[in-house]
Amino acid sequence: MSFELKKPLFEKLGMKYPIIQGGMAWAGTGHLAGSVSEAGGLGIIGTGYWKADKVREEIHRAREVTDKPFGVNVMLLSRHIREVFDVIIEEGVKVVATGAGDPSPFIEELHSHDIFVIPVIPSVGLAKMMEKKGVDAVVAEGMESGGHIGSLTTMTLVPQVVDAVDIPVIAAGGIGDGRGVAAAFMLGASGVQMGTRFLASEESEVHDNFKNAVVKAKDIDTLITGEIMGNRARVLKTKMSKNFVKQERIEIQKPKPDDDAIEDLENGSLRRAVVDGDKTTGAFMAGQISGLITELKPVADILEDTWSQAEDLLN
Ligand code: TUI
Repeated sequence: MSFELKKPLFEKLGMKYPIIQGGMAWAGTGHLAGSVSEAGGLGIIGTGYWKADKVREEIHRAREVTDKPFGVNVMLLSRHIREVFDVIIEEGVKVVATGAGDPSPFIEELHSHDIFVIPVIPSVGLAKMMEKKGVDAVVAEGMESGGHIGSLTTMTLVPQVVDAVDIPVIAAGGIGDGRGVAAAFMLGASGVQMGTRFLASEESEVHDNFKNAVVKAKDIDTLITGEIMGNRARVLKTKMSKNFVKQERIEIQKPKPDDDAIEDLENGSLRRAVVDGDKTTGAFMAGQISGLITELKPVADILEDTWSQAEDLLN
């Protein structure tokens, strides 16, 4: 399918650029998402392990900065997703993105409320299954991304997904400027999603320690936690994340922690990075493209600079 045929989804959402802001847990606040939509992209609130009240508050914060549509990402490992979907429907949110699982049980219900459903998928099999279930597009996310990741790279995943489905494919993972966008279009994507680039924006509300860590990071400054315990996630290298990986190897024989402990560990460590900037115990989730990002910019400049560079290259 050509880009022209896929454009209607972005047009219906009032987007000026085919660029989505990844729905990062804690970091994808209403203010950031609203700002990205207002500037012509599609902002996405990342709800992570949040409960209903917090999600509602952030939806309201997005509406303080924009009248345009924005999305809400539902992180399917969370035990609070039913109440989060209820808020999304009540609040009239136009787009639901999902991550870290299979959203099949919710697709029909969301469509009955005229909500676009755009799952993030890490494999061809899941992309095909999502197409069969009638989703509106998929985000094919490579393991260059920050946060919870699959095992394929963007370069290998995107063209295989593009060949396997007829719905629009949005590329994610390792994209931080117009060169990445142009490359993604060459692989057959009809849009891109960027997370890390928007972490280091003026409108991002993550702690300055987090923004500075992204700006200072070099190419090899991320690592993957959870290779052994499960829930693989890419984070910036810190004393804590390096130690975590070491501990995982030592603790491999121990029983898996219960759901409360997992939520505490994952949600807590991410909150400590984003809200407190705690370099000792925080999990600074960010992608491999951190090394390319050397300055904080307003989201409007990120969108415009990225797209104009991509257009020049594509033309
Ligand atoms: O979801 C993300 N990124 C995230 S979620 C998150 S919160 C968290 N924190 C610590 C550990 C775990 C989670 C932080 N970052 N990206 C989208 C994504 N989805 N990446 C991979 C997947 C995925 C994986 C398996 C999607 C579907 C899937 O399906 C398996 C199945 O069949 O259920």
